[in-house]
Amino acid sequence: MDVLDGRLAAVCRATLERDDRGSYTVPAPLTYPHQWNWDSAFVALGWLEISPERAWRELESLLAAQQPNGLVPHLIYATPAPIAELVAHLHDVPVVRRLVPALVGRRYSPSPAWWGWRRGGDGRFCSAITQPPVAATATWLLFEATGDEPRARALLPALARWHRFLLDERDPLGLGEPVLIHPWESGRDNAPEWDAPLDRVRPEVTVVPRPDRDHVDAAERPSDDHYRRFLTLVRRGTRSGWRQRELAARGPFRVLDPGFSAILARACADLSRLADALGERRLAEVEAARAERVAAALAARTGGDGLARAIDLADDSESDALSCGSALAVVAPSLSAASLDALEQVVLQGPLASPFGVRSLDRGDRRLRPRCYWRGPVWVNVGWLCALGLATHGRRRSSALLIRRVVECVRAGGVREYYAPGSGRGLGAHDFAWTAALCLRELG
Ligand code: 9WN
Repeated sequence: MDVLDGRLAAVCRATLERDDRGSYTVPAPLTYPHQWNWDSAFVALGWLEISPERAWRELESLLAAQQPNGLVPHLIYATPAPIAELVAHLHDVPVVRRLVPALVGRRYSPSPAWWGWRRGGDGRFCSAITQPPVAATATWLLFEATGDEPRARALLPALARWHRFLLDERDPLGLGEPVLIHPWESGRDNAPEWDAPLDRVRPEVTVVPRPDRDHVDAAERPSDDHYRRFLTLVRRGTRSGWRQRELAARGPFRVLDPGFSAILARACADLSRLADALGERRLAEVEAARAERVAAALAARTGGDGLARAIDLADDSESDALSCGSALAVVAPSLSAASLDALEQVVLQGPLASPFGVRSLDRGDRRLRPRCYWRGPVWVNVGWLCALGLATHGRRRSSALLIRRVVECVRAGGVREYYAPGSGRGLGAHDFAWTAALCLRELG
C-alpha cells in the first residue's frame, strides 16, 4: 500500500472506531445515532480488516433485534436497559410517554413512539419495517475470510427466517419478489421511483421534526413533503398494528424494487453456499431455490434494454426512472448475457457512470438533483455492490475499475455519506461508517 492509501486507510479506521458503540456501529454520530440494518452489514466488512471478532458482533447485534415473524428491523434504537424497562412497565403513564421519546429518540426522528414502542428480540426499541438484506452476503464473506464455523452457524436460522419472511408475508400475491411497504425499506428514501406511489399517500402528519437538518444542508436531504408522507406511512402502519401481509397486499404504499430483489436473490445464494459449507444440506437447497425464484422473477420483468425498473403495485405501472436501483440488479446471482452487458455499460460508461462510482440517477433525468440524497449523488455502498456483482459474473476488469472510482471518491471528498457525481465533493453526513468500512476493505 502506498503512503496515500495508507493515510486514507488510517482515516477510515479512525472513523469506524469513532462510530463504534461496542456491539454495533452508528452510521454517523450526529445524523444517525442508532443502528441501521444494511449499514451494519457493510460495516461488518470494514471491521473484518481490524478485528474479526468485532465484525461478527456487528451482525450478531443486528440479528438479535429480529421480530418473531422473521423481520429484521431497518432501525434499532440505542436503548439504555433501564429506559426499556421503564417503558415496558409504565408506557401508559403520560409523563413516561412524553419524556422517554425525548431520551431514546434524541437527535433522530421518528422516535420509537412512532412505531408503537416496538421492541426487537433483544429488548431494544426498533422500527417495524426492514431494509435490503445484505447481511447474509456479509456473513458469507466473513465466513470465507475467518472460517469461524460456530459463529456462522449461529446466524443461519435468523438469516433464513428473514428471507422466508420476505418471500412469504411480503409476497402475498406470489410475485417472486418482496413487496416494500415504505420507501425507507429500499434504503433509497427519496428516489424518484417512489414519487408516484408517495403522491397517493394523503399526508396526515403536518408537523415534521427535522433534527437531520441540524447537521446537513437542507438541499442535501429529502424535502418536508417527503417527510410528511414518510411519517404518515409510519403512523398508518402503527395504527393498523403492522400486519405485514395485509400491508403488502393492500397497504397505502406497495412497490417492487429491482435493487432490493437482486440483493435478496444474492443473499439467498450466499446463504445457500454457507449452509452447504456447514453441512446443512436441507437449508442449502431451500435457499438455492429461493435465490432462483427471485432471480427468475426479476429476469422475467427485465425490459428489452436489459434493465429492470421499479413497479408501483397500486396500478402495476413501471417507473420511467433509470436509477441505481436498476443498476443493483447486477448483484443477482444469475443474469442473462444481454442484461449483464447492459448493466456493465450503464454503470461504467452510460447514464449512471461517474468518475466517482455509480450515480443514483440517470444524468439526463429531469428530476436530477446532483446534491440531493438519492436523486443524483454517488453512494459508496452502491458502487461497491455493483463491483461485487460484476466480479461475480466474471467482469473482473470492470469491477476493478469501479472499485478504483469508489476509492477515488473517498479520497476526493472525505469519509462522507454521498458525493456530487461530477466533482466528487463530499455531501450529507460526516464520518459515515459504511463509506469508511468499504473503502478500508478495498484498501486492505
Ligand atoms: C432512514 C442510515 C440510513 C441508510 C439509508 C439512508 C438513510 C434514513 C434517514 O440513512 O435513511 O432510514 O433518516 O434518512 O437513506 O440508506 O441506511 O445510514
